[in-house]
Amino acid sequence: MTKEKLLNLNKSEIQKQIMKIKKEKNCFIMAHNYIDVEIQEIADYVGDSLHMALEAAKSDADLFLTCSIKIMGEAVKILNPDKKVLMAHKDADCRLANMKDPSFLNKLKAEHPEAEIVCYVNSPAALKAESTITCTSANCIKIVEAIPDNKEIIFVPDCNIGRWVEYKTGRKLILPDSFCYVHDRVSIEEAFEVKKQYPDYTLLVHPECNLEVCKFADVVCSTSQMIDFVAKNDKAIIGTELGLFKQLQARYPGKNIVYLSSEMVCEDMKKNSLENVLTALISEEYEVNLEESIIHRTKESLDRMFEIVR
Ligand code: CIZ
Ligand code: SF4
Repeated sequence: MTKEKLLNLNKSEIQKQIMKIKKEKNCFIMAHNYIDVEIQEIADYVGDSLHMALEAAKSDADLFLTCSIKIMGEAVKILNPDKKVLMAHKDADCRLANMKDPSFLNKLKAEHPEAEIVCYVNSPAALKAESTITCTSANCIKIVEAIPDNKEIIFVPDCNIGRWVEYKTGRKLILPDSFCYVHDRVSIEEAFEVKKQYPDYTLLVHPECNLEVCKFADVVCSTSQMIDFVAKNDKAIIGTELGLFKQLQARYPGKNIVYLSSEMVCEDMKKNSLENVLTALISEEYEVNLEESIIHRTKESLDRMFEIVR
């Protein structure tokens, strides 16, 4: 069947074709928590960025296809440097990660040469490579707490997570002014209104939301922690990208869950479609390639995180 004919198929036929070609090519498909459920259905693993990379490392597949954004494909490549890692879409990327050119860090480093540089995982490899330790939304507080009190800390690239960490740890961090437009756009008024409508629901928000919203929430946590919460509890308001809410609705149809805001949609995550996945699988286009020195330095920053938390 030609590529054009394949793309004229309906949703379940495309899914079947993906499953067939995936098997023939011994390909491991990863989908991020924010990706559409119809793509998650054909994935071998669905999760957050760090866990996609760690799961890929456990697989003996010949080919790896990442359905998310470029920086997460880079994370998969960093932990799997000898493997062929593809992206489903050629230019889906993270606006937070690209809000500033990684060179902004040089200025901060020059001003604070002794500082520890903590880099949130949602960042380009070029920025992670310049950091001394990586963190995720689940472990950012633990990582900062593990740094001696007398050390200055530069925290990049998300200032909202940085402010949340400052609030929780009492440490002063040196922060840039970049943020995630999807999470930052939720206002305290909106959060207040939703909580008023669902007073007995637990409001879970991602730390990429602004500090006022984080302080107001019942729980501030990562996407994986939100999934764990809903697995064990009922009645939750999901304060992160809408794809996670849809995943939870599909997984737990009997649970009472609502979303915090219908505006929490990441345009880049949504560039991924079943058609892109099928095309990428057939053509093996959009391979992730990184310089060896970037992989090496980024791995060191990740390893320091793994020494503190796994
Ligand atoms: O690290 C990730 O995958 C993101 C974007 C968020 C989270 O909390 O899992
Ligand atoms: Fe980046 Fe925000 Fe989209 Fe996540 S939701 S990928 S942080 S722009």
